[in-house]
Amino acid sequence: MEKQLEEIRTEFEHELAQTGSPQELEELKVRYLGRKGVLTSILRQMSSLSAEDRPRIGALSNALKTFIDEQISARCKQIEQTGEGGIDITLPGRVPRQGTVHILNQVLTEIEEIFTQLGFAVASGPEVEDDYHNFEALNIPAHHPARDMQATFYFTDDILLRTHTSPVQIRVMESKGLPVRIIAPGKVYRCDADVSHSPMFHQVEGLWVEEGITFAHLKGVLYEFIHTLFGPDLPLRFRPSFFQFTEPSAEVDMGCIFCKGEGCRVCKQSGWLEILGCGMVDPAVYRYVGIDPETVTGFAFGVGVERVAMLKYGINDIREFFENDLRFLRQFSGR
Ligand code: 2NM
Repeated sequence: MEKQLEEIRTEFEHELAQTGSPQELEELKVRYLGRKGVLTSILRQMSSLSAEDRPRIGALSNALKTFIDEQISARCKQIEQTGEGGIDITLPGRVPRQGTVHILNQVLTEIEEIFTQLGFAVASGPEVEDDYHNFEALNIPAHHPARDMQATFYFTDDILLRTHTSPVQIRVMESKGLPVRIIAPGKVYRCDADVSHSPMFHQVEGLWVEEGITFAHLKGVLYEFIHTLFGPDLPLRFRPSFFQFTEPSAEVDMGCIFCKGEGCRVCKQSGWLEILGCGMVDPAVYRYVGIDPETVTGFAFGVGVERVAMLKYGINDIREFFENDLRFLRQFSGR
């Protein structure tokens, strides 16, 4: 049996020298030390030995086992260090790719910077709202079409996902007092989905309420905003419109940036692109939040962040923003 052990050792050393990869080493280890391995079957025969031979052969077998184990570990390290195992250790490492700021957040930041420069503070509030702050206080009475189930996601009769960020402005007027000069950016939700509508999208609404604020202030702020975003020479036009919470109300168009007003597919041959809605805050809204409508005036506006980003970057499907296809997102990495 001693001779057998000696043969195993010689054979092992021979085979070890021929291994060239971690896989081959693993196979060798299994062949010698595994459950059905060469050395294991020897150890099983121990019971057939005489009482005087057993301790000596046992010690030799264990020593051989330790030897094989250590030799395999040493060879493994050697293969790794010299790169014999088909690994080119001079190759550069794998560099993880850095992420980018999402294009919507880039545009949102740009919008926030324009308004903070103009003295607006940034306000936020809950996305899960109650009927009072989302509708009632904005002069939208029960049974008004804007409360229609198809547009609003309801949890209960009273609790819903905000459909605009105006409830933030209601909350600020309720709690902070005058004057108010804020923007409220954030997620809003409407049950609507196609190339230009997403059930979740982003809005920035603005509100300036103070003694002496006129429609001229509204125009000045919005000209500054749109000209900073899209270029200083762009023509704007204010079209009369209607909102429950403003009077008078207007929608703002800017000259089409794709055809320079000539008429194209994007502007539907009109030469104009609608960019936002605005107006002078309706006195009814002031009464809901406990402000005396005889003492102040103010204006408000709302703009869609996706719409701004789509116009600015020529994106024609709103769903691109939310699919997280890196080929889309990386185009706006600035790198
Ligand atoms: C718009 C258009 C016009 C608006 C009004 C208010 C509030 F709370 F002051 F009454 N917040 N936002 C408003 C006005 C929003 O979005 C197209």
